[in-house]
Amino acid sequence: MNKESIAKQLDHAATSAEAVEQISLTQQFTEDEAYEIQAQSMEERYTRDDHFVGLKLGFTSFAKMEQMGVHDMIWGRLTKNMWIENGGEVSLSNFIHPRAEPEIAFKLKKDLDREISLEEIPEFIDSCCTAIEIIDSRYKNFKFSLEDVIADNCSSTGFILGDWKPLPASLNDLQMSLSFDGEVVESDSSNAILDNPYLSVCNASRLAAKYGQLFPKGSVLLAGAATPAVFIKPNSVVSAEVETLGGVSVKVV
Ligand code: OOG
Ligand code: MG
Repeated sequence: MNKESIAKQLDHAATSAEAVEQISLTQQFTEDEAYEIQAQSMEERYTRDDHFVGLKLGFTSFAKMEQMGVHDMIWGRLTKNMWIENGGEVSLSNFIHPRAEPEIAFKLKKDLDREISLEEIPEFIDSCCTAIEIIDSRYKNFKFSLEDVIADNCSSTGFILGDWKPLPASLNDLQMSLSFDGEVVESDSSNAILDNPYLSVCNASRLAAKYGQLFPKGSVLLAGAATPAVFIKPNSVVSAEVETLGGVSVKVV
């Protein structure tokens, strides 16, 4: 398979907001090859005044795995141009079929270059906050295999961060919700994220080290959605709330 041409095709689908056929319908490829395609498609973005600002994990909750019919955790890259200001606006015309998810984000206190344990988190993580992730699969009908979605940078499209808060002793048993125009559309406990959202940090450190992705001081980690993702609509306000961490919102136009 020609990884470079697939990377370019996926990059073009993202910039033009035009969906493409799933790669796995016509070509067989492995998870490692999918991560190579992802890395190459990110190189395309980096040539356009964009740069790496963090990582995201996907499918860290059963709700998400079940919704998308996949069975394993995945990771992708976040870039500066995906970052939308809290309370800011986002235009639907940039996207194919975007969905929103309620998440928890972390900020790195120092470079992470190896797998760390739960006990080491306070040494490496500075703070956390409530976040919204906007995902937009570049594949038709939002349908993909695990390898397809990895190659497509795990549907990463946008993210909004709330105010950074000091790390609490525990991130368990916190109510998390996603609302449209003030009405809750999805909610669950933070336990939905790997039974403990702090485990997302350990898993991200493991995966970044395994794939040789630098994860520098100041960068962000999205821990993965606690609930299924919901399609967003024009002229609405999307907000997320995590008990004790506060809220975050974005206006969709
Ligand atoms: C892949 C991205 C999944 C999450 O938080 O689980 C994800 C997708 O569902 O398109 O971001
Ligand atoms: Mg997500």
